[in-house]
Amino acid sequence: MPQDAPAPGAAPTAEQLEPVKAAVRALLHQPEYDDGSAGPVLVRLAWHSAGTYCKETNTGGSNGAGMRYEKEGGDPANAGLQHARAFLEPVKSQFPFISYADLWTLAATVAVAEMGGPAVPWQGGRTDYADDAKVPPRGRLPDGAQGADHLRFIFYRMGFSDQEIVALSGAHNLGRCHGDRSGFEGKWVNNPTRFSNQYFKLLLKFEGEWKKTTLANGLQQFVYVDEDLAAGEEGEGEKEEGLMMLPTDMSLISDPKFRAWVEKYAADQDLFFRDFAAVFAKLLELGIQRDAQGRVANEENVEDGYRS
Ligand code: ZEM
Repeated sequence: MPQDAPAPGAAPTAEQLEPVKAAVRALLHQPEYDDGSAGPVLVRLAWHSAGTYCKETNTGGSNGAGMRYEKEGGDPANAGLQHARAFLEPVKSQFPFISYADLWTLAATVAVAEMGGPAVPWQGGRTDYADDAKVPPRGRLPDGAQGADHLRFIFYRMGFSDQEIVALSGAHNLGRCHGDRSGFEGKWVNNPTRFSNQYFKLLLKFEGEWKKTTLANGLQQFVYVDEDLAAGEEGEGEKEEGLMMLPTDMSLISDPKFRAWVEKYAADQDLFFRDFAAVFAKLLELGIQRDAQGRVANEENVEDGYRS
């Protein structure tokens, strides 16, 4: 008989995680929310929880679930991610044995798979900080208004290569920008709840047609609007929304080293899926060292996790 919660001091087993994953799968369908799925915002939650990592100081990363605290959760870069955390709250209540840090990262892998993407290897054992003392400083996440140098500055700090930067950016196949969160507006692909390599294809397909626009808030982004679709069918209210790219997305085709990978991933979805699975798994593991029980060493600053 499998235990339904981990033994004291141990990370959950695969069997113990099955009902947690099933509960995440069951909440993905959200007809009233965005494009009908919680999946994209869950992927962004995991990314922002991990993307604070700094390899020089070995600080930040997905361990600790610091976004529960104002210091990290209130970072304007994390605007909107309270929705993702709220979607997962019932799962945490149902399975108190899983730490928030494990739940947020696990949920993203479940979402990627359910949206048609690859199986991302994932290991549990993260613990949650008891206070905000070890929460990383703000300002470590990328700014979409910038370019290739900025992407390298941010992602090299985490230990990623140019190829890995491009593969990770392929997550922009999912979801959308929200004016009231980042200030940018719109989606990258037509079906933003289906994981694919469409983002890379569109970057190249509409090269030269991506039009730089300045939004009312002063931010600049690139848009592609099919004129016929934008006009709408005679008598129909529904208008095509158009697609968008951030300045950082566009830098992936203007920078020759990035571009080589955009071309490979646009041409070969299997290659993209393999590379994305590997690099997303790497992202979720940044800064994590497990002990013999699979539990993440976290000094004494532990509120929650695998001790009960
Ligand atoms: Zn994103 N991302 N991102 N990203 N991202 C947004 C949305 C989403 C950048 C960025 O500025 C933005 C990665 C990398 C980078 C997702 C996943 C991943 C938004 C819109 C912005 C502005 C936020 C909003 O308004 O709601 C920049 C500059 C990046 C540097 C390369 C990586 C890496 C990701 C995962 C592996 C996802 C899934 C979304 C959609 C969220 C949603 O709510 O729909």
